[in-house]
Amino acid sequence: MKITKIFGIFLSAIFIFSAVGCGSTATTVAPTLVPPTTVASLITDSGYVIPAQKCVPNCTYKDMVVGFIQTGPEGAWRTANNASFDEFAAQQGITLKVYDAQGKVENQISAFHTFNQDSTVNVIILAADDTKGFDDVLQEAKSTGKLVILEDRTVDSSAALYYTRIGSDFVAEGQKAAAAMCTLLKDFAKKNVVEISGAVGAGAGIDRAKGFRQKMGDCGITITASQTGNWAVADSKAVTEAWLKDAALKDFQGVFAHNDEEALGAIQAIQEAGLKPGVDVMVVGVDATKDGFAALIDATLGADIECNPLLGPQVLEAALKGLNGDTTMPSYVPSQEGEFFAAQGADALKAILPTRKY
Ligand code: GYE
Repeated sequence: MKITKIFGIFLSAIFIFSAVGCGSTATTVAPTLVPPTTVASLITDSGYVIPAQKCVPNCTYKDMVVGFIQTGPEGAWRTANNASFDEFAAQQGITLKVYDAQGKVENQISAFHTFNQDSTVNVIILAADDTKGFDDVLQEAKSTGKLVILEDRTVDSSAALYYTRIGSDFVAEGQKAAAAMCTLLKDFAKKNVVEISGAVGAGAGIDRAKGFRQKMGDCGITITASQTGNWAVADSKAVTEAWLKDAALKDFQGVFAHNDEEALGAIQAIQEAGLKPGVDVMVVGVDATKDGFAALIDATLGADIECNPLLGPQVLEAALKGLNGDTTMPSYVPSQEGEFFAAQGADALKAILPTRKY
């Protein structure tokens, strides 16, 4: 067809559109000429612009290629968290590219950039080792069309930079831990508590510490020392041993440990110092893993605040909704969690144990 003819048709088209513009009575429906990628309707309540995928609106798990940026090895909780993703991805035929950051946020940021530049990846899932440092790569994900979801951990970046966060309310966990410690220390004249905090910079630790301090005043608890145990038994045992040897710090009646491994480390140190955990010193942990339950059953651990690691299915289901442009996803989906006490009794706790998946 000769160029001129095309030009002629193009001209008449412009005429039709401008006609509609000037309020003429022509009945033809004016097609919208807006490019499809940023149609306004693909924006969530938090202002996140959902990147449009070629497969939309019929994307399936088989279309999903996930770059999963994990924290690194930490303990039973993290192992269960990883498995919940691996299992669901295998079941659904999802391509899961897992990056283990070995606990280093700088590794996570460079992996994020790599996934942003990987044209096969359409979803990026982040369990952040630190709340800071992700603004640039989150912005880059917007320009490279990657759907971003935060699992478990929080970041300080704007919620408009990710589709949703799915994970625990760590502040609430800290508040529950303080309430539990108040119950355990109710007959103690003094309520000095030492805190074994999570890895420095991790949102889980920062918010648990915040929540505990918000509620500890309810029964007059004083935090007399605080140090990271790096989510680990050995580090936490060493920290507690040092406190027990320190004349100025050894007078404490409670230990608030940010996870079960840290609580178990403190319990070992207390026992080796000739004291009775659960009698002389009350210990509160977080996670409620199998090892935490074992310590509740022998009453060396006084209370354990549940933190659910089995987030894989929920997160990947949310990712599929995001690929299909679902704007109704809230920016935060909190996990439903409880708490457990040694006071429930060994039999009752043993009856619960078989139902625990981690
Ligand atoms: O409590 C701890 C893990 O982010 C909730 O990280 C998670 C925490 C969990 O190492 O055991």
